[in-house]
Amino acid sequence: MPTLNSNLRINGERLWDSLMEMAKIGPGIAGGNNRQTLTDEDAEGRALFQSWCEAAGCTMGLDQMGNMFATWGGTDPDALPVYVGSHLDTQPTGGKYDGVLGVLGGLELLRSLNDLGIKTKHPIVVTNWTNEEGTRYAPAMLSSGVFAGVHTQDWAYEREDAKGLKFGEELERIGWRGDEPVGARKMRAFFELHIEQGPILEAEGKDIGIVTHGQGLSWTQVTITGKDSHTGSTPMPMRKNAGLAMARVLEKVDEIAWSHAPHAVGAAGHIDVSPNSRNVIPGQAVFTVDFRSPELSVIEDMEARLRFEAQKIADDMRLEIAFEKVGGFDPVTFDEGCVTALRNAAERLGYSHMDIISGAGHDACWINRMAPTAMVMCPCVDGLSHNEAEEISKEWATAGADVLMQAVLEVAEIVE
Ligand code: HGY
Ligand code: MN
Ligand code: MN
Repeated sequence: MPTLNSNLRINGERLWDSLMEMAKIGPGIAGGNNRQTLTDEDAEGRALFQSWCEAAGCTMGLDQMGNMFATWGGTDPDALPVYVGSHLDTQPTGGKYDGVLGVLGGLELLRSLNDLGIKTKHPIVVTNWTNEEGTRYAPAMLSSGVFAGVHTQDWAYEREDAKGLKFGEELERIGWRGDEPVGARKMRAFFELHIEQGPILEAEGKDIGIVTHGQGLSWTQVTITGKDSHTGSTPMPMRKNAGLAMARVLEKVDEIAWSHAPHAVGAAGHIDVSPNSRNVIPGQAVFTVDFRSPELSVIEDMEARLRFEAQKIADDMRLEIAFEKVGGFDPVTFDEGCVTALRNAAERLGYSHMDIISGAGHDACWINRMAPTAMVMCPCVDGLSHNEAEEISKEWATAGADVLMQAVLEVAEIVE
């Protein structure tokens, strides 16, 4: 019977080919991907993933949030499955690896176990979580959040995109709404392989990041209302310029984040001014402030100071302002046992590794509430992500998937 040793490795060439194949679906305009959730491109990517899973001997489950669960049988069907996975949806100017590496790395794990003729006691399930990115439908990690009981399914179905299209209707339209109730599945453990999306591993010369914690996130949508008026004929003292107020608030956002250096971060990625016409003073500005920190008290301080400072700016400029919390989760501590399994795997395989805190949010952050969970990361070039130029090496992808497979085998228990 094979035992856990450094010879058990995945097929890096096959993993890379699958990543490149998936990247052809929903191509971006600069070499990356635009495969946003619940689009026809998302549906196409899901179909390709399902065909690959079935070819690897899996049966596919689909729940009412469109979460996909490819089950590879264990010798003890009653043993709780070990889950792996991530997300196939991308940012509008996303890279080829964010999320996709974790889903296809999980599939490669099964393909390799088939090649190696290895059987495990616990079944293994590869998951694609719907709408991790939160770009078309806020918040991020929406469907793993419903699975973890953080959001209700009804609330999720009512989320609207910028065109007013509802999540539930779009899921139905693309034909990927399953019948399975969300959150009913029980897991022995959940492991997520993901690119770091930051510069630390590459800078430290490490192949592998063992993720011990995930920083917390807060998304506050701010709406400032002034008055549309002519940019030429409206005297300066009469202007009710929502765009200017937004600029002043965003300056404060930067100041607040820097006040909690070096770990806190803050910015606004979503910014809309209306009517967005060259010769009209913006009567409205809507933007989402994204604050993050490994410490909950810091997040709470940044949220409170945002509201105080932004309210003061609006009052001074005689404008209306409204705040809506549209996303967030507390900092996460991953499961010690799963973290150790990943660290043991990296050691056994001889990969350089270091502990790391995840800067980005991931589905694992919610699933950590449901089962013992941990993440393994690989570096990305210049730490760049959420950019079409996102890049990793085949070696990094292979190392990450090797560590994933060995940690999963430790928990799923090799039986033959
Ligand atoms: O926002 C995040 O951290 C993740 O990429 N959805
Ligand atoms: Mn991701
Ligand atoms: Mn992302």
